[in-house]
Amino acid sequence: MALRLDRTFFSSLSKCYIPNQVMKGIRRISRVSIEGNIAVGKSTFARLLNKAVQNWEVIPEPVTKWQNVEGATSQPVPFPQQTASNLLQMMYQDPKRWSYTFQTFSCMSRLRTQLQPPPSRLLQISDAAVQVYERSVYSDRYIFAQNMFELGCVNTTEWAVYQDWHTFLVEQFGPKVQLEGIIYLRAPPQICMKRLKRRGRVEEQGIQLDYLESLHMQHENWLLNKSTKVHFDHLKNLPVLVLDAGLEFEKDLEMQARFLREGILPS
Ligand code: UDP
Ligand code: D5M
Ligand code: MG
Repeated sequence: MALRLDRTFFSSLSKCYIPNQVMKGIRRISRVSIEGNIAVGKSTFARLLNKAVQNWEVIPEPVTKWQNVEGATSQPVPFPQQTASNLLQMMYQDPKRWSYTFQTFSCMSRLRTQLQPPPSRLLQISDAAVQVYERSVYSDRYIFAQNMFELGCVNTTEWAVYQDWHTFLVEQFGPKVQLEGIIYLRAPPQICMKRLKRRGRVEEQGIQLDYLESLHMQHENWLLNKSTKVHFDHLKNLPVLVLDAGLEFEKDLEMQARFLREGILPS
């Protein structure tokens, strides 16, 4: 995988370590999110990072939670048989009905993830430690929720309500959910479509290329063109490392090694 654009990413990131490492005597761990279109290879890349870089801890996206919403009952009260509902599937089958609900649930689950304390393993590492999230509360808003609104699947009232509580929550939690950097896995939507089919997640089989194209444009506008209006100051100057994930990196050990050497392990 080749590095593209911002080669200063990791040196900018390393500057965060100095003020952050000791905060009221508690060691502070930097946070980075991996962003990118559906099926671009985020989880694959995250697994690679987890294996190769000892001081990076990767936290996967809570997709299984969205596929199994616990406590949803499909039976009337006299038959209190608890089942789980698949909100991911419901959203793809009826986006106008379920997109807003999905946004509330996905954002809350990401918030929980971003607020979880780091594992003790990371606290014991003396080098700068990094927690890496697969997506973030920010892509939830500036990629998905915004896209759903522009596609008409979230109406103007839902969008206003969403933005109100999203801003409130992120501001309330402040530094606890702030990122120090973003890794943007960038690939043409056609390649994402091929990988999506290859992965074969059942809920996603109805996704059309134009949906991936609209998500691609949201990523470009937020992370490359910087034309998306963001509402949190720290996001405005966040370092972004853009990686050409259009290249087949999954099985190419040489490409992986080169990437790790050049990018993840600063000299
Ligand atoms: N994949 C691939 N080549 C690559 C990276 C990923 O064929 O260089 C495949 C991977 O095996 C999976 C699919 O693309 O079947 C989607 O990858 P992943 O789940 O990592 O994508 P995500 O949705 O997490 O970005
Ligand atoms: O993303 C997992 C799946 O979840 C994929 O189908 C996209 C979907 N997803 C993730 N977050 C959102 C939000 N906020 N709204 C709508 N859909 C979402 P993957 O890219 O496969 O890791
Ligand atoms: Mg994934």
